[in-house]
Amino acid sequence: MTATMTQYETIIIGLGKTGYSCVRFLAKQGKQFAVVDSRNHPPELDRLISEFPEVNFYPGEFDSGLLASAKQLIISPGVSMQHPAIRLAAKAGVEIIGDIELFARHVNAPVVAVTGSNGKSTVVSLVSSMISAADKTVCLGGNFGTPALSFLEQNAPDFYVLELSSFQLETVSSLDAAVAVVLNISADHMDRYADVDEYATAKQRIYAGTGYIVINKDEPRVVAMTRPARSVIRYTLQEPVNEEFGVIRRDAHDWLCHGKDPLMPASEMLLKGRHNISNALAALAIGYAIGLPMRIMTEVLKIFTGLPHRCEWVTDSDGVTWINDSKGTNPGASCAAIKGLSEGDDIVLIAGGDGKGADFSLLAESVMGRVHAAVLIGRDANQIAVALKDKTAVYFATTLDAAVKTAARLSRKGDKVLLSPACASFDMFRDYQDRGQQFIESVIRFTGEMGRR
Ligand code: UMA
Ligand code: ADP
Repeated sequence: MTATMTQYETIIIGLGKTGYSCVRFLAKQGKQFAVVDSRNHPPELDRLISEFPEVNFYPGEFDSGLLASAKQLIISPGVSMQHPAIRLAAKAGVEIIGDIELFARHVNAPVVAVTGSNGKSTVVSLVSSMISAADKTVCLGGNFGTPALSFLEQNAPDFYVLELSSFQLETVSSLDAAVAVVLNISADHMDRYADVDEYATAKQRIYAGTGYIVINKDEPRVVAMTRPARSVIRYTLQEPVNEEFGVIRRDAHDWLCHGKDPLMPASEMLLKGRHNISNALAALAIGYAIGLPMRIMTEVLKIFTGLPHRCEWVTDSDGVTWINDSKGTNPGASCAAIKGLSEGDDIVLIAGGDGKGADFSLLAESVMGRVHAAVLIGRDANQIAVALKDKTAVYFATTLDAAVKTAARLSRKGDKVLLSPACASFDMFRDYQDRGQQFIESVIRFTGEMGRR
Protein backbone atom coordinates (compact mmCIF):
# COMPACT_ATOMS: atom_id res chain seq x y z
CA MET A 1 0.00 0.00 0.00
CA THR A 2 1.36 3.47 -0.74
CA ALA A 3 1.24 5.93 2.07
CA THR A 4 -0.94 8.48 0.30
CA MET A 5 -3.73 6.03 -0.53
CA THR A 6 -5.25 6.07 2.96
CA GLN A 7 -6.34 8.93 5.20
CA TYR A 8 -6.14 8.58 8.95
CA GLU A 9 -7.82 10.44 11.76
CA THR A 10 -4.64 10.23 13.85
CA ILE A 11 -1.03 9.40 13.00
CA ILE A 12 1.43 8.49 15.74
CA ILE A 13 4.95 9.67 14.93
CA GLY A 14 7.65 7.49 16.45
CA LEU A 15 7.48 3.88 17.60
CA GLY A 16 9.62 3.94 20.72
CA LYS A 17 8.25 3.72 24.27
CA THR A 18 6.02 6.76 23.84
CA GLY A 19 4.66 5.83 20.42
CA TYR A 20 3.79 2.36 21.61
CA SER A 21 1.96 3.68 24.69
CA CYS A 22 -0.07 5.87 22.31
CA VAL A 23 -0.88 2.83 20.14
CA ARG A 24 -2.24 0.94 23.16
CA PHE A 25 -4.23 3.95 24.34
CA LEU A 26 -5.84 4.74 20.99
CA ALA A 27 -6.53 1.06 20.22
CA LYS A 28 -8.40 0.72 23.52
CA GLN A 29 -10.49 3.74 22.57
CA GLY A 30 -11.29 2.17 19.20
CA LYS A 31 -9.68 5.03 17.25
CA GLN A 32 -8.57 4.77 13.66
CA PHE A 33 -4.83 5.52 13.36
CA ALA A 34 -1.51 4.64 11.74
CA VAL A 35 2.10 4.81 12.91
CA VAL A 36 5.16 6.27 11.15
CA ASP A 37 8.83 6.17 12.16
CA SER A 38 11.85 7.35 10.19
CA ARG A 39 13.65 4.14 11.21
CA ASN A 40 13.02 0.88 9.38
CA HIS A 41 13.01 -1.15 12.57
CA PRO A 42 12.09 1.06 15.53
CA PRO A 43 12.26 -0.46 19.04
CA GLU A 44 8.56 -1.40 19.37
CA LEU A 45 7.92 -2.66 15.82
CA ASP A 46 7.91 -6.34 16.76
CA ARG A 47 5.36 -5.76 19.51
CA LEU A 48 3.20 -3.69 17.17
CA ILE A 49 3.19 -6.45 14.58
CA SER A 50 2.39 -9.19 17.08
CA GLU A 51 -0.16 -7.33 19.21
CA PHE A 52 -1.73 -4.90 16.73
CA PRO A 53 -1.34 -6.56 13.31
CA GLU A 54 -4.23 -4.47 11.94
CA VAL A 55 -2.38 -1.17 12.50
CA ASN A 56 -0.61 0.22 9.43
CA PHE A 57 3.05 1.16 9.93
CA TYR A 58 5.00 3.40 7.52
CA PRO A 59 8.80 3.27 7.95
CA GLY A 60 11.33 5.68 6.49
CA GLU A 61 11.30 9.34 5.50
CA PHE A 62 8.07 10.99 6.75
CA ASP A 63 5.54 11.40 3.91
CA SER A 64 4.38 15.02 4.13
CA GLY A 65 1.20 14.25 2.10
CA LEU A 66 0.24 11.49 4.52
CA LEU A 67 0.89 13.62 7.61
CA ALA A 68 -0.93 16.66 6.22
CA SER A 69 -3.99 14.53 5.41
CA ALA A 70 -4.53 13.49 9.05
CA LYS A 71 -6.69 15.35 11.58
CA GLN A 72 -4.18 14.89 14.39
CA LEU A 73 -0.51 13.95 14.83
CA ILE A 74 0.76 12.53 18.10
CA ILE A 75 4.45 13.24 18.04
CA SER A 76 7.07 11.38 20.12
CA PRO A 77 9.43 13.52 22.21
CA GLY A 78 12.50 12.46 20.22
CA VAL A 79 11.03 13.97 17.03
CA SER A 80 11.36 17.71 16.48
CA MET A 81 8.32 19.81 15.65
CA GLN A 82 10.65 21.60 13.21
CA HIS A 83 10.81 18.56 10.92
CA PRO A 84 9.69 19.90 7.50
CA ALA A 85 6.87 17.35 7.08
CA ILE A 86 5.51 18.19 10.54
CA ARG A 87 5.74 21.92 9.91
CA LEU A 88 3.82 21.44 6.66
CA ALA A 89 1.12 19.48 8.49
CA ALA A 90 0.86 22.19 11.15
CA LYS A 91 0.52 24.78 8.40
CA ALA A 92 -2.26 22.71 6.85
CA GLY A 93 -4.17 22.91 10.16
CA VAL A 94 -3.43 19.42 11.50
CA GLU A 95 -3.54 19.32 15.31
CA ILE A 96 -0.14 18.38 16.76
CA ILE A 97 0.03 17.01 20.27
CA GLY A 98 2.19 14.65 22.32
CA ASP A 99 1.51 11.84 24.77
CA ILE A 100 1.44 14.17 27.79
CA GLU A 101 -1.24 16.33 26.20
CA LEU A 102 -3.31 13.19 25.55
CA PHE A 103 -2.70 12.12 29.16
CA ALA A 104 -3.71 15.57 30.44
CA ARG A 105 -7.00 15.38 28.52
CA HIS A 106 -7.97 12.08 30.17
CA VAL A 107 -6.39 12.06 33.64
CA ASN A 108 -8.67 12.32 36.67
CA ALA A 109 -6.34 12.31 39.70
CA PRO A 110 -3.92 15.04 40.84
CA VAL A 111 -0.68 15.39 38.89
CA VAL A 112 2.65 16.56 40.29
CA ALA A 113 4.66 17.83 37.31
CA VAL A 114 8.42 18.41 37.50
CA THR A 115 10.71 19.82 34.86
CA GLY A 116 14.06 21.63 34.82
CA SER A 117 17.45 21.12 33.23
CA ASN A 118 18.83 19.09 36.13
CA GLY A 119 17.60 17.34 39.25
CA LYS A 120 14.25 16.16 37.79
CA SER A 121 14.74 12.44 38.43
CA THR A 122 16.07 13.03 41.94
CA VAL A 123 13.14 15.28 42.85
CA VAL A 124 10.41 13.05 41.39
CA SER A 125 11.94 10.03 43.16
CA LEU A 126 11.98 11.92 46.46
CA VAL A 127 8.39 13.11 46.05
CA SER A 128 7.21 9.65 45.04
CA SER A 129 8.93 8.11 48.10
CA MET A 130 7.36 10.77 50.33
CA ILE A 131 3.89 10.03 48.94
CA SER A 132 4.34 6.29 49.52
CA ALA A 133 5.70 6.91 53.02
CA ALA A 134 2.51 8.88 53.73
CA ASP A 135 0.51 5.73 52.80
CA LYS A 136 -0.82 7.15 49.55
CA THR A 137 -0.61 5.49 46.15
CA VAL A 138 1.52 6.98 43.38
CA CYS A 139 2.44 6.37 39.74
CA LEU A 140 5.90 7.74 38.86
CA GLY A 141 6.83 8.17 35.21
CA GLY A 142 7.02 10.40 32.17
CA ASN A 143 10.56 11.20 31.05
CA PHE A 144 11.67 9.16 34.09
CA GLY A 145 10.91 6.03 32.06
CA THR A 146 7.33 4.73 32.12
CA PRO A 147 5.19 6.60 29.57
CA ALA A 148 2.40 8.50 31.34
CA LEU A 149 -0.39 7.10 29.15
CA SER A 150 0.31 3.56 30.30
CA PHE A 151 -0.83 4.60 33.80
CA LEU A 152 -4.32 5.25 32.46
CA GLU A 153 -4.66 1.51 31.84
CA GLN A 154 -4.82 0.98 35.64
CA ASN A 155 -6.96 2.35 38.48
CA ALA A 156 -6.10 5.96 39.31
CA PRO A 157 -3.60 6.38 42.17
CA ASP A 158 -3.79 9.16 44.77
CA PHE A 159 -1.12 11.06 42.78
CA TYR A 160 0.65 10.90 39.45
CA VAL A 161 4.23 12.19 39.65
CA LEU A 162 5.57 13.05 36.22
CA GLU A 163 9.06 14.06 35.18
CA LEU A 164 8.58 16.12 32.03
CA SER A 165 11.23 17.04 29.47
CA SER A 166 11.19 20.16 27.34
CA PHE A 167 10.48 17.87 24.38
CA GLN A 168 7.34 16.56 26.05
CA LEU A 169 6.21 20.02 27.18
CA GLU A 170 6.46 21.55 23.68
CA THR A 171 3.16 19.92 22.72
CA VAL A 172 1.28 20.36 26.02
CA SER A 173 -1.57 22.84 26.42
CA SER A 174 -4.17 21.19 28.71
CA LEU A 175 -2.04 20.09 31.66
CA ASP A 176 -3.56 21.37 34.91
CA ALA A 177 -1.06 20.08 37.46
CA ALA A 178 -1.94 20.13 41.16
CA VAL A 179 1.67 21.26 41.65
CA ALA A 180 4.19 22.22 38.97
CA VAL A 181 7.85 23.14 39.21
CA VAL A 182 10.66 24.21 36.90
CA LEU A 183 13.70 23.34 39.04
CA ASN A 184 16.28 25.32 37.08
CA ILE A 185 17.25 26.35 33.56
CA SER A 186 20.72 25.86 32.10
CA ALA A 187 21.51 25.22 28.47
CA ASP A 188 20.74 21.70 27.24
CA HIS A 189 19.57 20.21 23.95
CA MET A 190 20.99 23.17 22.04
CA ASP A 191 21.03 20.91 18.96
CA ARG A 192 17.21 21.06 19.04
CA TYR A 193 16.50 24.65 20.15
CA ALA A 194 17.56 27.95 18.59
CA ASP A 195 18.66 29.27 22.01
CA VAL A 196 18.11 28.93 25.77
CA ASP A 197 15.05 31.22 25.59
CA GLU A 198 13.28 28.85 23.23
CA TYR A 199 14.19 25.90 25.48
CA ALA A 200 12.96 27.77 28.60
CA THR A 201 9.71 28.70 26.83
CA ALA A 202 8.98 25.00 26.29
CA LYS A 203 9.59 24.28 29.98
CA GLN A 204 7.44 27.22 31.10
CA ARG A 205 4.36 25.48 29.67
CA ILE A 206 4.31 23.33 32.82
CA TYR A 207 3.01 26.35 34.78
CA ALA A 208 -0.19 26.74 32.74
CA GLY A 209 -3.21 25.59 34.73
CA THR A 210 -4.66 26.43 38.12
CA GLY A 211 -2.69 24.47 40.76
CA TYR A 212 0.23 25.43 42.98
CA ILE A 213 3.39 26.61 41.31
CA VAL A 214 6.70 25.99 43.07
CA ILE A 215 9.40 28.56 42.31
CA ASN A 216 13.15 28.21 42.87
CA LYS A 217 14.02 31.72 44.06
CA ASP A 218 17.71 31.16 43.27
CA GLU A 219 17.01 30.85 39.51
CA PRO A 220 16.24 34.22 37.87
CA ARG A 221 14.86 32.55 34.74
CA VAL A 222 12.42 30.56 36.87
CA VAL A 223 11.46 33.55 39.02
CA ALA A 224 10.56 35.37 35.80
CA MET A 225 8.03 32.61 35.09
CA THR A 226 6.01 33.36 38.28
CA ARG A 227 2.32 33.92 37.59
CA PRO A 228 0.85 36.50 40.00
CA ALA A 229 -2.68 35.10 40.21
CA ARG A 230 -1.48 31.65 41.30
CA SER A 231 -0.73 30.01 44.66
CA VAL A 232 3.05 30.10 44.81
CA ILE A 233 5.44 28.24 47.12
CA ARG A 234 9.05 29.42 46.95
CA TYR A 235 12.30 27.76 47.97
CA THR A 236 15.88 28.97 48.17
CA LEU A 237 19.32 27.91 49.36
CA GLN A 238 19.38 31.23 51.25
CA GLU A 239 17.55 32.15 54.44
CA PRO A 240 13.81 31.80 53.79
CA VAL A 241 11.38 34.71 54.03
CA ASN A 242 7.81 34.18 55.33
CA GLU A 243 6.54 30.72 54.34
CA GLU A 244 9.40 29.87 51.98
CA PHE A 245 11.50 26.73 52.28
CA GLY A 246 15.18 27.52 52.70
CA VAL A 247 18.41 27.08 54.63
CA ILE A 248 19.35 28.71 57.93
CA ARG A 249 22.83 28.41 59.41
CA ARG A 250 22.79 27.64 63.15
CA ASP A 251 25.82 26.74 65.32
CA ALA A 252 27.91 26.10 62.17
CA HIS A 253 25.28 23.72 60.72
CA ASP A 254 22.93 24.24 57.76
CA TRP A 255 19.30 23.49 58.60
CA LEU A 256 16.51 22.90 56.11
CA CYS A 257 13.73 25.23 57.27
CA HIS A 258 10.13 26.14 56.53
CA GLY A 259 10.02 29.84 57.25
CA LYS A 260 11.69 30.16 60.65
CA ASP A 261 10.83 26.54 61.62
CA PRO A 262 13.87 24.23 61.53
CA LEU A 263 13.05 20.89 59.87
CA MET A 264 16.32 18.92 59.89
CA PRO A 265 20.09 19.48 59.59
CA ALA A 266 21.24 19.20 55.96
CA SER A 267 24.05 16.91 57.17
CA GLU A 268 21.45 14.23 58.03
CA MET A 269 20.61 13.81 54.35
CA LEU A 270 22.46 10.98 52.61
CA LEU A 271 22.42 12.96 49.34
CA LYS A 272 25.48 15.19 49.15
CA GLY A 273 26.18 18.55 47.49
CA ARG A 274 24.41 21.94 47.53
CA HIS A 275 22.43 20.98 44.43
CA ASN A 276 20.86 18.12 46.39
CA ILE A 277 19.87 20.45 49.22
CA SER A 278 18.08 22.46 46.54
CA ASN A 279 16.44 19.25 45.28
CA ALA A 280 15.35 18.36 48.83
CA LEU A 281 13.79 21.80 49.32
CA ALA A 282 11.92 21.43 46.01
CA ALA A 283 10.57 18.05 47.16
CA LEU A 284 9.51 19.51 50.53
CA ALA A 285 7.73 22.42 48.81
CA ILE A 286 5.89 20.03 46.49
CA GLY A 287 4.97 17.68 49.33
CA TYR A 288 3.73 20.61 51.41
CA ALA A 289 1.52 21.74 48.51
CA ILE A 290 -0.16 18.32 48.33
CA GLY A 291 -0.56 18.06 52.10
CA LEU A 292 2.10 15.51 53.05
CA PRO A 293 3.14 15.54 56.73
CA MET A 294 6.44 17.35 57.27
CA ARG A 295 7.79 14.66 59.63
CA ILE A 296 7.27 11.91 57.05
CA MET A 297 8.98 13.99 54.36
CA THR A 298 12.06 14.65 56.49
CA GLU A 299 12.28 10.94 57.40
CA VAL A 300 12.43 10.17 53.66
CA LEU A 301 15.20 12.75 53.17
CA LYS A 302 17.21 10.97 55.89
CA ILE A 303 17.08 7.55 54.20
CA PHE A 304 17.04 8.39 50.47
CA THR A 305 20.39 7.20 49.13
CA GLY A 306 20.06 8.76 45.67
CA LEU A 307 19.70 7.22 42.23
CA PRO A 308 22.45 5.30 40.44
CA HIS A 309 24.75 7.33 38.14
CA ARG A 310 24.09 10.62 40.00
CA CYS A 311 27.19 11.53 42.06
CA GLU A 312 27.30 7.83 43.00
CA TRP A 313 30.18 6.65 45.17
CA VAL A 314 32.02 3.78 43.46
CA THR A 315 35.02 2.96 45.65
CA ASP A 316 37.93 4.35 47.69
CA SER A 317 41.35 3.16 46.68
CA ASP A 318 44.81 4.40 47.70
CA GLY A 319 43.22 7.48 49.29
CA VAL A 320 41.32 8.36 46.10
CA THR A 321 37.50 8.39 45.92
CA TRP A 322 35.92 7.38 42.61
CA ILE A 323 32.51 8.89 41.76
CA ASN A 324 30.13 8.03 38.95
CA ASP A 325 28.04 10.99 37.75
CA SER A 326 27.32 9.61 34.29
CA LYS A 327 23.89 11.33 34.38
CA GLY A 328 25.74 14.66 34.30
CA THR A 329 24.79 15.08 30.64
CA ASN A 330 25.06 18.86 30.25
CA PRO A 331 27.47 21.53 31.52
CA GLY A 332 25.03 22.78 34.20
CA ALA A 333 24.79 19.31 35.76
CA SER A 334 28.55 18.75 35.78
CA CYS A 335 29.15 22.22 37.26
CA ALA A 336 26.76 21.37 40.12
CA ALA A 337 28.54 18.04 40.71
CA ILE A 338 32.01 19.68 40.67
CA LYS A 339 30.97 22.51 42.98
CA GLY A 340 29.06 20.17 45.27
CA LEU A 341 31.90 17.67 45.66
CA SER A 342 35.08 19.76 45.62
CA GLU A 343 36.76 20.78 48.85
CA GLY A 344 39.65 22.57 47.13
CA ASP A 345 41.75 21.69 44.11
CA ASP A 346 40.97 18.00 44.60
CA ILE A 347 39.13 16.68 41.54
CA VAL A 348 40.30 14.79 38.48
CA LEU A 349 37.42 15.12 36.04
CA ILE A 350 36.58 12.65 33.28
CA ALA A 351 34.29 14.40 30.79
CA GLY A 352 33.27 14.42 27.14
CA GLY A 353 30.93 12.75 24.67
CA ASP A 354 28.21 14.22 22.48
CA GLY A 355 27.95 17.87 23.52
CA LYS A 356 24.50 18.43 21.91
CA GLY A 357 25.65 21.86 20.72
CA ALA A 358 26.52 23.06 24.25
CA ASP A 359 28.69 26.00 25.20
CA PHE A 360 31.33 24.71 27.64
CA SER A 361 32.35 28.07 29.12
CA LEU A 362 30.17 27.41 32.20
CA LEU A 363 32.13 24.20 32.78
CA ALA A 364 35.41 26.10 32.40
CA GLU A 365 34.33 28.54 35.11
CA SER A 366 33.49 25.73 37.54
CA VAL A 367 36.76 23.76 37.12
CA MET A 368 38.96 26.67 38.23
CA GLY A 369 40.38 25.98 41.70
CA ARG A 370 38.45 22.71 41.93
CA VAL A 371 39.65 20.42 39.11
CA HIS A 372 43.42 20.03 38.78
CA ALA A 373 43.23 17.73 35.74
CA ALA A 374 40.60 16.86 33.15
CA VAL A 375 40.71 13.70 31.04
CA LEU A 376 38.56 14.13 27.94
CA ILE A 377 36.86 11.44 25.87
CA GLY A 378 34.39 11.23 23.01
CA ARG A 379 33.29 13.17 19.97
CA ASP A 380 33.43 16.67 21.42
CA ALA A 381 36.64 16.24 23.49
CA ASN A 382 38.49 18.85 21.43
CA GLN A 383 35.74 21.42 21.84
CA ILE A 384 35.80 20.94 25.63
CA ALA A 385 39.61 21.11 25.62
CA VAL A 386 39.47 24.55 23.99
CA ALA A 387 37.19 25.80 26.78
CA LEU A 388 39.20 24.23 29.64
CA LYS A 389 42.80 24.64 28.47
CA ASP A 390 43.68 27.77 30.46
CA LYS A 391 41.77 26.65 33.53
CA THR A 392 43.14 23.17 34.23
CA ALA A 393 45.56 20.56 32.84
CA VAL A 394 43.91 18.76 29.92
CA TYR A 395 44.54 15.16 28.78
CA PHE A 396 42.84 13.00 26.14
CA ALA A 397 41.83 9.33 26.14
CA THR A 398 40.31 7.28 23.34
CA THR A 399 38.42 4.84 25.58
CA LEU A 400 36.80 5.06 29.00
CA ASP A 401 39.22 2.38 30.25
CA ALA A 402 42.17 4.51 29.14
CA ALA A 403 40.59 7.56 30.81
CA VAL A 404 40.31 5.65 34.10
CA LYS A 405 44.00 4.68 33.91
CA THR A 406 45.07 8.25 33.09
CA ALA A 407 42.90 9.64 35.90
CA ALA A 408 44.42 7.14 38.38
CA ARG A 409 47.91 8.26 37.36
CA LEU A 410 47.02 11.96 37.77
CA SER A 411 45.20 11.61 41.10
CA ARG A 412 46.78 12.36 44.48
CA LYS A 413 45.86 11.12 47.97
CA GLY A 414 42.64 12.84 49.11
CA ASP A 415 41.46 13.44 45.52
CA LYS A 416 38.17 12.49 43.93
CA VAL A 417 38.05 11.12 40.40
CA LEU A 418 34.70 12.25 39.03
CA LEU A 419 33.08 10.97 35.85
CA SER A 420 30.68 13.80 35.02
CA PRO A 421 30.74 14.05 31.23
CA ALA A 422 28.69 17.24 30.64
CA CYS A 423 27.65 15.45 27.44
CA ALA A 424 25.27 12.80 26.16
CA SER A 425 26.70 9.31 25.83
CA PHE A 426 25.40 8.15 22.47
CA ASP A 427 28.68 8.63 20.55
CA MET A 428 30.40 5.86 22.58
CA PHE A 429 27.76 4.09 24.69
CA ARG A 430 24.20 2.76 24.51
CA ASP A 431 23.01 5.35 27.05
CA TYR A 432 24.15 7.08 30.26
CA GLN A 433 23.46 3.92 32.30
CA ASP A 434 25.76 1.91 30.02
CA ARG A 435 28.46 4.59 30.34
CA GLY A 436 28.13 4.64 34.14
CA GLN A 437 28.17 0.86 34.40
CA GLN A 438 31.26 0.58 32.16
CA PHE A 439 32.95 3.22 34.33
CA ILE A 440 32.16 1.31 37.53
CA GLU A 441 33.44 -1.95 36.03
CA SER A 442 36.59 -0.29 34.74
CA VAL A 443 37.30 1.36 38.10
CA ILE A 444 36.70 -1.85 40.05
CA ARG A 445 38.93 -3.77 37.63
CA PHE A 446 41.63 -1.16 37.73
CA THR A 447 41.73 -0.50 41.44
CA GLY A 448 41.28 -4.16 42.30
CA GLU A 449 38.74 -3.14 44.87
CA MET A 450 35.27 -4.62 45.35
CA GLY A 451 33.72 -1.89 47.39
CA ARG A 452 30.44 -0.69 45.90
CA ARG A 453 28.26 0.57 48.66
N1 UMA B 1 13.57 8.62 16.51
C1 UMA B 1 13.86 8.57 15.18
N2 UMA B 1 12.83 8.55 14.30
C2 UMA B 1 11.55 8.57 14.68
C3 UMA B 1 11.25 8.60 16.05
C4 UMA B 1 12.29 8.63 16.94
O1 UMA B 1 15.02 8.55 14.78
O2 UMA B 1 10.67 8.54 13.79
C5 UMA B 1 14.70 8.67 17.47
C6 UMA B 1 14.73 9.97 18.27
O3 UMA B 1 15.42 10.98 17.59
C7 UMA B 1 15.43 9.53 19.54
C8 UMA B 1 15.01 8.07 19.69
O4 UMA B 1 14.47 7.67 18.45
O5 UMA B 1 16.83 9.57 19.38
C9 UMA B 1 13.95 7.86 20.78
O6 UMA B 1 12.89 8.80 20.57
P1 UMA B 1 11.42 8.53 21.08
O7 UMA B 1 10.68 9.79 21.04
O8 UMA B 1 10.83 7.35 20.35
O9 UMA B 1 11.71 8.09 22.59
P2 UMA B 1 10.91 7.10 23.53
O10 UMA B 1 11.42 5.73 23.42
O11 UMA B 1 9.46 7.30 23.34
O12 UMA B 1 11.37 7.67 24.95
C10 UMA B 1 10.85 8.93 25.33
C11 UMA B 1 11.97 9.76 25.97
N3 UMA B 1 13.05 9.91 24.99
C12 UMA B 1 13.35 11.12 24.46
O13 UMA B 1 12.79 12.13 24.76
C13 UMA B 1 14.45 11.15 23.44
C14 UMA B 1 12.48 9.06 27.22
O14 UMA B 1 13.39 9.93 27.88
C15 UMA B 1 11.31 8.80 28.17
O15 UMA B 1 11.79 8.05 29.28
C16 UMA B 1 10.22 8.02 27.45
O16 UMA B 1 9.80 8.74 26.26
C17 UMA B 1 8.97 7.81 28.32
O17 UMA B 1 8.32 9.01 28.56
C18 UMA B 1 14.77 9.60 27.74
C19 UMA B 1 15.57 10.83 27.33
O18 UMA B 1 16.69 10.69 26.88
C20 UMA B 1 15.30 9.13 29.09
N4 UMA B 1 15.03 12.05 27.50
C21 UMA B 1 15.74 13.27 27.25
C22 UMA B 1 16.60 13.68 28.44
O19 UMA B 1 16.28 13.25 29.57
O20 UMA B 1 17.55 14.47 28.25
C23 UMA B 1 14.75 14.39 26.96
P1 ADP C 1 17.63 15.00 35.46
O1 ADP C 1 16.58 13.95 35.61
O2 ADP C 1 17.07 16.38 35.33
O3 ADP C 1 18.67 14.68 34.45
P2 ADP C 1 18.97 13.94 37.84
O4 ADP C 1 18.29 14.03 39.16
O5 ADP C 1 18.99 12.64 37.15
O6 ADP C 1 18.38 15.09 36.90
O7 ADP C 1 20.47 14.46 38.01
C1 ADP C 1 21.34 14.45 36.88
C2 ADP C 1 22.62 15.17 37.20
O8 ADP C 1 22.35 16.56 37.32
C3 ADP C 1 23.24 14.77 38.54
O9 ADP C 1 24.09 13.69 38.34
C4 ADP C 1 23.97 16.04 38.96
O10 ADP C 1 25.23 16.11 38.32
C5 ADP C 1 23.12 17.16 38.37
N1 ADP C 1 22.11 17.75 39.28
C6 ADP C 1 21.21 17.15 40.07
N2 ADP C 1 20.43 18.04 40.70
C7 ADP C 1 20.82 19.27 40.29
C8 ADP C 1 20.40 20.61 40.56
N3 ADP C 1 19.39 20.87 41.39
N4 ADP C 1 21.06 21.61 39.94
C9 ADP C 1 22.06 21.37 39.09
N5 ADP C 1 22.52 20.14 38.79
C10 ADP C 1 21.92 19.09 39.38
